[in-house]
Amino acid sequence: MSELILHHYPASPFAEKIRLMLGYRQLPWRSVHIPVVMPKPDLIALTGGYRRTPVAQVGADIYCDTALIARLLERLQPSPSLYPTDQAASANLLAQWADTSLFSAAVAYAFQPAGLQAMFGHLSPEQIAGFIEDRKEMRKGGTSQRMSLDQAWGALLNALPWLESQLAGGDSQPSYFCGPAATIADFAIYHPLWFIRRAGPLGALLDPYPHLNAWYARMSEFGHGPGEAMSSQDALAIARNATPVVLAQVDLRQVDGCAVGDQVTVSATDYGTDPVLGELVMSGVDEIVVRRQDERAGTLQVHFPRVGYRLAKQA
Ligand SMILES: N[C@@H](CCC(=O)N[C@@H](CS)C(=O)NCC(=O)O)C(=O)O
Repeated sequence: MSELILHHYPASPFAEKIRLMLGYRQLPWRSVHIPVVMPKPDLIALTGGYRRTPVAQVGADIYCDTALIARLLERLQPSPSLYPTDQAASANLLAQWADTSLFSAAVAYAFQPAGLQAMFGHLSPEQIAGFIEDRKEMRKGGTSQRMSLDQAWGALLNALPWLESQLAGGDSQPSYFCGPAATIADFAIYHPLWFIRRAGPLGALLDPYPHLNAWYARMSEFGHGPGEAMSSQDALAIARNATPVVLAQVDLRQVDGCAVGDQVTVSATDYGTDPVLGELVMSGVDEIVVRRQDERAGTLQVHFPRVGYRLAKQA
C-alpha cells in the first residue's frame, strides 16, 4: 500500500488534531507543507477545489476533512480504536461539537490583538492583512460566520467548567473524556485548546482548570510520531503513478437525488465552500467519493464525510 501523506502547515489546529492522532497510533507518515493562504496550486491539483487544511493522501485517493481522515487512520490501524461502540453517541457528538462550536469560539477568542501578536508577530503588516482577507474570502457563501469576541468568550466561559467537571468525575476520575482510553472526542477537544494556548497571554484563560490541564499534558505526550518531509511535487507524482482503490458499491440516491455515475459537485456547507466536480463513485452514510482527472495528478478519487457537505447533480 502507498504511504500516508498529510498535506498541512504547522500552525493549523485541525492539522494538529491529525498529527497528534498519528503520534497516538505511531503510524508512519509523510509530511507535505502547504501554503497557509490561497493560492495552493499543488493541493488543488489533488482535491479539485477543496482548500482547507489538512488533507490526507494515500496514492491516488485524497481524503478531505479531519472527521473522515480520523476514520481513515482507524481503518489503517484499527487498534487502539478511537470509536468505542458503547460510547458512540457521546464520543462522536462531543467531537462534532468541539470541531464546530468550540473551534469557532477558540478562533474568535485567540484572534484578539494580543493573540494575533503572539501568533503573527513575526509577519509583516501586509502578510497579516493578506491572511485576514483570505479568511474573509473563505467564509463567503458559507453558513458559518466569524463569532464576535463576546459570544466566543461567553461560550468558552460556559464550556470550560463542563470539561473540567467531567474530567474531575467524582470517584471515577476518568483519564479521558469518555473513559479510561482516548477517543475521537479527546482529539477534537484538544486542538481548539492548543490554539488558545498558542495565543500568548490569552492562554491564561485555561489556567483555572487543573484536571483539564493534566489531561492536556497527557494528550501532548502522544507527540506526532515519525513524520518525514516530502515535496508537493513528489506527492503529485505518487498520485499520478497510483490507481485509486476499489470502493464498495454504495448508492444512497434517496437522500440527495444523486446516483453513482452522475456528474456532481461536492462542497463544504460551513466555510471554504469551493465545489469539487467529478463522477460520483460512492455515496454512503458517512462518506461521499468522486472520481476526477487532473492534468498533473492523473485519475483521483476525492473522499468527503457526508455531514457538513452538500452534493449537487450537474446537468
Ligand atoms: N471541518 C474541517 C475544518 C478544517 C479547517 O477549518 N481548517 C482550517 C485550518 S485549521 C482551514 O482550512 N483554514 C483555511 C486554510 O488552511 O486554507 C476539518 O475537520 O478538516
